Amino acid sequence: MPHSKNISEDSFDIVIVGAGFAGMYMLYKLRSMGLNTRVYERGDGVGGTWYWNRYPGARCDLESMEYSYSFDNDLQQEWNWKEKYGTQPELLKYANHVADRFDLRRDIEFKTRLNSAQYNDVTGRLDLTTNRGSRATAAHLVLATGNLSTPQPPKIDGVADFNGRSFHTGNWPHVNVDFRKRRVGIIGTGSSAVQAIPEIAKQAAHLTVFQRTANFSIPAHHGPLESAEREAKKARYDVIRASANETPFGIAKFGSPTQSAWDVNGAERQKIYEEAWAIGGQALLFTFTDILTDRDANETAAEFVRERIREVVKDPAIAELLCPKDHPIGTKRLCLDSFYYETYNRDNVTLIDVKKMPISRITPSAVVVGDKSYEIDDLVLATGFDAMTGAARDINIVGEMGIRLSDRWAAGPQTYLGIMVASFPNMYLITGPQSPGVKSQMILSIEYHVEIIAKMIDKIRREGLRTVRAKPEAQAAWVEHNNLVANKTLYPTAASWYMGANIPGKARVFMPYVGGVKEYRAICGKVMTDNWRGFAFSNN
Ligand code: N01
Repeated sequence: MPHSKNISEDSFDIVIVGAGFAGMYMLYKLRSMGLNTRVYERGDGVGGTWYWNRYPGARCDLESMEYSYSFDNDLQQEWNWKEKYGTQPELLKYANHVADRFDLRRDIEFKTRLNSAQYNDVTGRLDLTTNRGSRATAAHLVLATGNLSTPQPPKIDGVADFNGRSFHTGNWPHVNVDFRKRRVGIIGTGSSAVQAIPEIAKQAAHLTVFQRTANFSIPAHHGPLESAEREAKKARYDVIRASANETPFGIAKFGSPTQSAWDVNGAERQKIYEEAWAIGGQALLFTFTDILTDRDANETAAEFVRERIREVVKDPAIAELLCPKDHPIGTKRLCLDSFYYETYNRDNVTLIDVKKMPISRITPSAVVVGDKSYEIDDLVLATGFDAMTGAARDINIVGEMGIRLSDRWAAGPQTYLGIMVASFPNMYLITGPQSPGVKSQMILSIEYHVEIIAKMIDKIRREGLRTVRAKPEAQAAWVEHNNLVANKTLYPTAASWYMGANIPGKARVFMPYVGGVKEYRAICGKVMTDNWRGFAFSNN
């Protein structure tokens, strides 16, 4: 099949939705197979998450030497990460570098949103329409739409009527936002807010934080990546990448813990937590085997963190408000910060508890809680995303026999391996629900899915087939397995976005696969060697 550069062509082998890290690698891979591939990207640049989330302080919470592509050794050898955890500008620069290096842009249609995708039972192709009024057909459709890409403004009366400047962290302006001399209000205290709050507080005349749920946050201990360390890691890159695949969450430095929290006495436990705290980041969750399965074990780690909060925050009442008590540590995404708790010692920062007394409304100039009005100039909404299913459900996707994806997933997503959905032939998800995706080093999981999808498409081409489908019984068994695995952990006990709990009316179902990257790869490997068990390849 000849490769096309013609933007007006409307018949593709494959259409990919999204030009973040998933879409870019999928494009690279399929193009290297000689396939006529088009990417639709709603932004006007590549980078996905790192294109949209430009709020002050935005950074990755995984170390960049790992959170980066591994598929091309020259790429990973030539790129020099400057800091331990990549900043948003550095990550966006990296995404642009990859796009340039592999000449990806010529197959990406920017400012283009896929409106609908309908499987055509007669042609066996997908009929597509976009927001630009264009139509296309494709033999295959890959949703590289991201798990945290549908920003969710809060459902609070008056939010649309606020008269000052209003920003959502997940859709931040592309210009520098100056908060000097401004009274700023921020709603939310998840990962985005925890990163933004210390930076905004440094600038603003006053920052008021509206907190509904306190979150656990661990110091990141950011810093420059010294060239000696960087080069040493580069020299062992193959070992680092390979060992990441053998870990629970695809992070080489965090292997499976080997002992229970109860195998050691209180003093030893404390010492182990202190060491993990000094490492920073997610280390605390990898201290003991039962941190995420045994409530009492979890509580020892949770209390350790609360003690650190009480040490840092000078006002005991504020410290207590900041101590999370309503969910086990790690069951909501652990936040990573730089001087988050210290920020509450500043005179220009106020913390307002909106749990007991929710925000009643937003007026053109204030956030109202009970009978108290907090006058602000700028409103920052750090209120999260319609996670994991929002982006796919925003597209009108219709499968075989008129089945709509949004109906199919009304009671929660169902997939086979997080890669395909029964009744939706030739449509693939990258890091979809019921795969380790969001519970892993994302780029590692992206690369694995891209490679599996490429193999499926290659098989169809080589064998002169037309379609691949996920078998409904394989999907049902996989969903059940996911639920069994999740229910052995504490994850489902938290009202998290993993559970869909942050979206009013969304089905409460635990969505990621938490059996671990190593286990997931073993399962997928077996599926493939077992003649693609659970998938049906056919001529119709
Ligand atoms: O969103 P969130 P996020 N009134 O959903 C609050 C990734 N990420 O953008 O918990 C008052 O976590 C809500 O309160 P509650 C990472 O995976 C990674 O911060 O629902 N408050 C919560 O505090 C992360 O987990 C990085 O009670 C309201 C907040 O808004 C994911 O993205 C950086 C409200 C939303 O928190 C999402 O993080 C940033 C209301 N009506 C993000 N509605 C890194 O890599 C919502 N809230 C470091």
